[in-house]
Amino acid sequence: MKKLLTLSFIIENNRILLAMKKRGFGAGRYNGYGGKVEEGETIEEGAKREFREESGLEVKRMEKVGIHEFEFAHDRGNILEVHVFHVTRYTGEAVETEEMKPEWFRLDAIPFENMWPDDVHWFPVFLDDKRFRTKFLFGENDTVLEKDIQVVEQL
Ligand code: 8OG
Repeated sequence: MKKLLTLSFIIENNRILLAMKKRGFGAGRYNGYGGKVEEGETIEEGAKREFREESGLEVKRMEKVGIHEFEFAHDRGNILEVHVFHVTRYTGEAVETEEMKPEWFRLDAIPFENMWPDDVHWFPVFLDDKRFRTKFLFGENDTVLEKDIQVVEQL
């Protein structure tokens, strides 16, 4: 079984917009904006909707940069397929919402210790503007048990 999710980031002036997730899956961690793709919407539509709902920003242009497959050892066979987008045009300013508290970070000061443990492995490829496909297997406390990171020409 596969579940489709999105994850989107703004990068500009050597800074990245992350947000502290205040509740739900991944609470207590900084992340980009995203969530589950709903029935009847495309992945891009889902990414834009989540961005709007969680940040208050309106995405005007975005590009898909990667696809992750996340699996948990205690739940083998259930794959989270996360489509990652780089937002290159938007309007508005990020506001705090019930779910997320936004914060800009310099690219050389990304708070990996307060992010998903896989992020430190694939962010260098992402920040290098490469396209990527990854697979991660997580164990207890979301430790990374297995990882596979491929740079690809096309997604
Ligand atoms: O709808 P919900 O808030 O539960 O969606 C989860 C969000 O978290 C979605 O944007 C995808 C993202 N996400 C995972 N796993 C990981 C991960 O390992 N690293 C990062 N950076 N984001 C993740 O579901």
